[in-house]
Amino acid sequence: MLTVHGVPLSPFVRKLLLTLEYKGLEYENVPVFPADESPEFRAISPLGKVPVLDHDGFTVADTSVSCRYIDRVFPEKPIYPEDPVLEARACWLEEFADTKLIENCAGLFRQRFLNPKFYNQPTDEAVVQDILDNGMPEALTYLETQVPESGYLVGDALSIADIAVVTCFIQARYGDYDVQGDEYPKLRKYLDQALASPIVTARVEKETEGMPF
Ligand SMILES: N[C@@H](CCC(=O)N[C@@H](CS)C(=O)NCC(=O)O)C(=O)O
Repeated sequence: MLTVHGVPLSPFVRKLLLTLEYKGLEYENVPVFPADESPEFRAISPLGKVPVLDHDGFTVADTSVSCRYIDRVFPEKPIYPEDPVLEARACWLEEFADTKLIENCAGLFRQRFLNPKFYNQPTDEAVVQDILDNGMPEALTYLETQVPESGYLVGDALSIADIAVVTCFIQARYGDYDVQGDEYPKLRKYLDQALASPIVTARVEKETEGMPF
């Protein structure tokens, strides 16, 4: 049995859930919040981060490790390409999404969504402005050079690169941010297709189910 510990609105939890859903795998979700301090959670997440994947009692923290593990154990519909060059590109874009890109997308989510809607705190407009003026343009300018004219990010099939990048932009939408097509035309076209794909729309529908906003 597969269990994912972590709230579905976390971008990293979403990355793992999209992986499982793409592969058509059944799972249970235990909605643990990030930095949960219970000893049970800390025992399976030494860094206190979500998600943690549990496969028949074997637990793995970190999505780059758990998505790769899933791909090895359930090889149908692979998300890490066989070819070493394509695999390296996919892993690099996964890493870029998990660091530079998510830092900015999650920053907007935190300031414009979590703070006002969950924590009853004001949005720090200076932080938002810095992301909009500096962090996001840096990330998107690079990504624009990596996106193909059409199709998937790497090779001719969906890979972990697509899953990792798309989960970031779903996060950014909660922070009222969308990529402008006049500045980043290839990325905009790519995202229009990726965000409209059935696994992505189904995931977003599920994670927003019952949300009052
Ligand atoms: N590299 C980790 C990152 C996971 C991560 O940063 N999760 C966030 C929630 S989106 C978290 O749990 N943050 C809590 C903390 O850093 O204390 C992964 O890929 O799973």
